[in-house]
Amino acid sequence: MGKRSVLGSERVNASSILYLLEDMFTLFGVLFVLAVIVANTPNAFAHGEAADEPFLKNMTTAFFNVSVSPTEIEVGEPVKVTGSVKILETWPHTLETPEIASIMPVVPGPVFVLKERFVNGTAAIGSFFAQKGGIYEFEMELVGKEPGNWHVHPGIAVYGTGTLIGPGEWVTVEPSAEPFSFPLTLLSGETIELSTYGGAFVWWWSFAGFVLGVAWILYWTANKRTVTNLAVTVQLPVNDDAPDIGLITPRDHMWMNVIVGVTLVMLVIGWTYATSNAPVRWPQQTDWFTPEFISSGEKMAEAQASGATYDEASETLEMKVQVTNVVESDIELKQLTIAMATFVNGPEAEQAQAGPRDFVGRLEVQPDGPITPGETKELTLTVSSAIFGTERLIPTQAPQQFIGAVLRFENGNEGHELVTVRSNVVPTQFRSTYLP
Ligand SMILES: [Cu+2]
Repeated sequence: MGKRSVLGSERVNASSILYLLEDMFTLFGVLFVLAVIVANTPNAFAHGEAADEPFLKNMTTAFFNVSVSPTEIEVGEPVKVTGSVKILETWPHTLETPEIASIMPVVPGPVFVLKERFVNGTAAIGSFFAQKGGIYEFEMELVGKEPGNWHVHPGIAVYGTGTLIGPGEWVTVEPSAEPFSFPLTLLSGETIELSTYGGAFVWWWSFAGFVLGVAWILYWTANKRTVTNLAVTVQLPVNDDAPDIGLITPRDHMWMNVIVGVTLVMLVIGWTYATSNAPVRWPQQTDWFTPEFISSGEKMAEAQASGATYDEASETLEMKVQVTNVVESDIELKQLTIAMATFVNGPEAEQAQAGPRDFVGRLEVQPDGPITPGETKELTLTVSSAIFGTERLIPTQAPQQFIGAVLRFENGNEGHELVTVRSNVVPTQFRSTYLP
């Protein structure tokens, strides 16, 4: 910064012009660097889930049968998000035990409104009591609010852990001739427009408080020597107002009393208005519930993972699983779910059914085919998928190299069972790691 005189008026001379030029060059330099960074930043598409540690995804939850539809709507039209999430038995011991959770849409900002939400058939206004091993089937109705192309995921927020994200789908919201509206009927029978209700009052009332604050700041910074002439201020004793050099004068005291007075008057007006305008008031309430139990299916298979390898170059996971059929009919392994990704042992049509396309891949089972009653087979499951890399599902740099996965067995008569397995993962290829 330029040299400034301490108490007297600031003198403009050649050297202060030079300092000013220097400041401007610095400013332009910073703006230029910012412009270059902005111009070279690719659009951010993900929701940050790739940044989460792999164990936070694959050991905690598995999402399946997720559907987001329709994917093209106009403002004011609904989108349904349905599917299931299982809180896995392999929940990491380093995280708090899951007890309270909430299922919600994960979207980029308030671009939709959430109109309805059901968990295991019960209307879920807020959170619910959750537990390890629990299966939560959700149904959410969103309504398009802002035009754009939005990535929509279901997510489960677990108390003490954070939000764990399911697979996402792009939804295009076109503008509509009708303005967005979200009417709501209150218990009193009155219908309000929720999207604008009380908005102007909240805005102007907060603004009034803001204006008072700004008046106070400007009063003490724009004109007064308290801040601009710190060199003087620091030399005064702590309790010296120094009215003789114009630091804090009786007039300043008067104006500060006026600001305090106006603040108090605003508070009293606010309390009086709130009490007279809304004589019946309820505290904020929670409406938690225990969702109905959903079974993992009739017992069909005993499955034990006996190790897995992961090849980072080809993004290939190979897992060995020993499976024993414990029912009277043939069973088959149809799906493998890891976190938000589902891999299907079946043709393209079956894969398209399994969830948002970007999060579904093909599962290869060797030897394929039915497992007969009583038979034990050593299966090799192979999945090659870019999802492993983009979503960072497999731990290769972590102290604990485990993955949790859900196997779906089917018996051909609509019966199925979900079996959770845990396997260690050994990388087959090592990349050099340098400083970031
Ligand atoms: Cu996303």
